[in-house]
Amino acid sequence: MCAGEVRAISRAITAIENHQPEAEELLRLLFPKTGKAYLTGVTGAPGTGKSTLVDRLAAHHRKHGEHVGVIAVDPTSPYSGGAILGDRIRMQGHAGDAGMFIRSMATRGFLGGLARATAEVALLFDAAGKQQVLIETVGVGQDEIDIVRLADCVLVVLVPGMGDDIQNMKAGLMEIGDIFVLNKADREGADRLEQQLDAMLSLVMPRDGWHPPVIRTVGTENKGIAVLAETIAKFRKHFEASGERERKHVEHWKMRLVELIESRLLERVLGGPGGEAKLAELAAAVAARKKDPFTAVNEILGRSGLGG
Ligand SMILES: Nc1nc2c(ncn2[C@@H]2O[C@H](COP(=O)(O)OP(=O)(O)O)[C@@H](O)[C@H]2O)c(=O)[nH]1
Ligand SMILES: [Mg+2]
Repeated sequence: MCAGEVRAISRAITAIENHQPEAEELLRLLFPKTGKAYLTGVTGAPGTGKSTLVDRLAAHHRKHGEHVGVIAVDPTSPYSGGAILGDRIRMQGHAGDAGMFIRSMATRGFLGGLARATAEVALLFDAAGKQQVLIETVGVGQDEIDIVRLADCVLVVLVPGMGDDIQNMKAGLMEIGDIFVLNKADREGADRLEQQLDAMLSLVMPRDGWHPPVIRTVGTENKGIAVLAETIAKFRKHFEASGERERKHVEHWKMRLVELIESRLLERVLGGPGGEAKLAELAAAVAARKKDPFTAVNEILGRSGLGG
């Protein structure tokens, strides 16, 4: 793993995805070797060009001698092909490059949450010497917001033509963006979108002295990628210099520890044999008003010795 061996990384990720007990032991052993990778989250609506940008950013980092790990989280079922296959094909330009590792993760049933699995894969990449970790998620749900909150720097990708939707844009997305990427700047309406974005961002309070900038890119033509990478580096420096980084990391681990406690408890309560069946049975009883939800929860907790 630490030598960055591709097969070892693959196997470790599979262990995490399948929630194998060895995964935790592995992460425990690897943890002291982590803390060096820089995590960039890339989020935005489907089709805005996130995969294209991640691909170009990855190539940029590789050109500068940095090792890259990519995690593509996509809500599309792996069986439907679609986006995941598309990502794989597009990123095939890097095939055979040992300094680059790409993994698509499905959003299907991760006990303990997708955000946790993503965070653990990011830790693996970190231990495997990937200085840059890029995480692509579709900015639709809470799950995805949780994922990008793991990142050191969050890019929110927007494209012209969605200008009128910008008012309806999730406030959450607006708040988590450290850098706004105006991709498909080759398209009509780029100026208008930039104006709208600027107007909107002028209302957002700068966080720790950082005003989120808007960077124009044309992913397909590799335009603006160098500026984008420089802006990410600038953001990184800004935080390292201000001492905010420490505080942010403590906040980050607070959230992660809560998540771990949650998933550990969930596993203990529902993970055992018959756990899911018991949950379904009690849910049916509550829905039919045969039982109140508080009694039901006490019953479930009692099963695992956690009842009050
Ligand atoms: N015109 C134009 N098309 C782009 C640009 N960036 C990406 N695309 C295209 O937009 C489509 C969706 O891109 P993709 O990276 O898969 O978007 P994702 O769903 O956000 O990951 C693809 O056909 C890309 O080739 C751009 O800057 N300009
Ligand atoms: Mg994509």
